[in-house]
Amino acid sequence: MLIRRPPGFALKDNDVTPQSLYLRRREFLAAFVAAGGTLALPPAALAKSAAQNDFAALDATKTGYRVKGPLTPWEALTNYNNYYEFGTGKGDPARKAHKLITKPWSVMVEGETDKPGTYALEDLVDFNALEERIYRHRCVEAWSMVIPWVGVPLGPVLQKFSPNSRAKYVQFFTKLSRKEMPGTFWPVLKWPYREGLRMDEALNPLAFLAVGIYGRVLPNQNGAPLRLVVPWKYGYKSIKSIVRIRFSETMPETSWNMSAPREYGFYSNVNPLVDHPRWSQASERVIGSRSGFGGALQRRDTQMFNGYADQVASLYTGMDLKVNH
Ligand SMILES: Nc1nc2c(c(=O)[nH]1)N[C@H]1C(S)=C(S)[C@@H](COP(=O)(O)O)O[C@H]1N2
Ligand SMILES: [Mo]
Repeated sequence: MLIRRPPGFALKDNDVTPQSLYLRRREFLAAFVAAGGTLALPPAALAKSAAQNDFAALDATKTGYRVKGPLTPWEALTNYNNYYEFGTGKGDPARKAHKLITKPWSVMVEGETDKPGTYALEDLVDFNALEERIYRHRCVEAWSMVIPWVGVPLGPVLQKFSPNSRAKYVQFFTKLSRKEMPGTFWPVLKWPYREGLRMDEALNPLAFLAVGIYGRVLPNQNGAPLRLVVPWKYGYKSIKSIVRIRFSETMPETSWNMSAPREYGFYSNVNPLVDHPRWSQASERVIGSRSGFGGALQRRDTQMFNGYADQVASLYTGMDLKVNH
């Protein structure tokens, strides 16, 4: 697969045209032409708008990893975020994450592996083998989005590092820079942000490493340049801006579990039958679904394993999902 231009990890905010503006411009042009209008735009301007994607055209229908239904609009995906290193408000990451330096980027690999070391992003992710997957993303705060991710499956990336027979778990760490991440001044979570998976979960074909959304390089607020996507688990397992991967024999620490163990377990599988101690998990608000100005967000019933039960339920046979929440 071809990349039209090198991944622009250092793109400035104002270099990026939101996908929906781009789409709306095309709609506008089509409607204008259909109505008999003459295009006043020079051809060069049109060519430029058609080349907004950072990656060669990808199509989620090819892999079959594709949730049906409308995608969450670009504006919602990039302006309603959780990335506590930039503040706890949903709008903080979009306002502040431009400070994050994402190029060059390397990832340290350590622990129970035969190939420990520091690897460049390009050595981890084969940018010529990217695919698109449309997954539902379910936050523990009872909202969800549908996101067209660009990236590679996690399993083969981990296997490149030859985890040894003692590697039962894998842990991930986010970059920590007090200078770039103003939210880390406050100890709201255990920094650096860390998350973990059991190895068999990590090797499940659904687990994904994303480098983009909507055919574009990941915006910083969405976890540039490399973030995990674990669609059957609550959103917080999908750790952003990964700089370290550690294989271990024992269950690793996770930031949310360390800060509130009663509320956040290690597994964090989406489960409508197990409520968060302070609210129900039976349903969720659909982000970006507001109908008209001042309209309410649509609600939908939350599904077991976020709708991925067929692919992952067997990982948990014999386990009490209330105890192992
Ligand atoms: N490093 C880091 N990763 C993180 C978080 C965070 O605060 N810091 N928030 C998590 C939570 S709670 C959610 S719901 C998702 C949100 O991803 P999004 O902003 O791309 O929708 O990122 C997860 N990954
Ligand atoms: Mo979340």
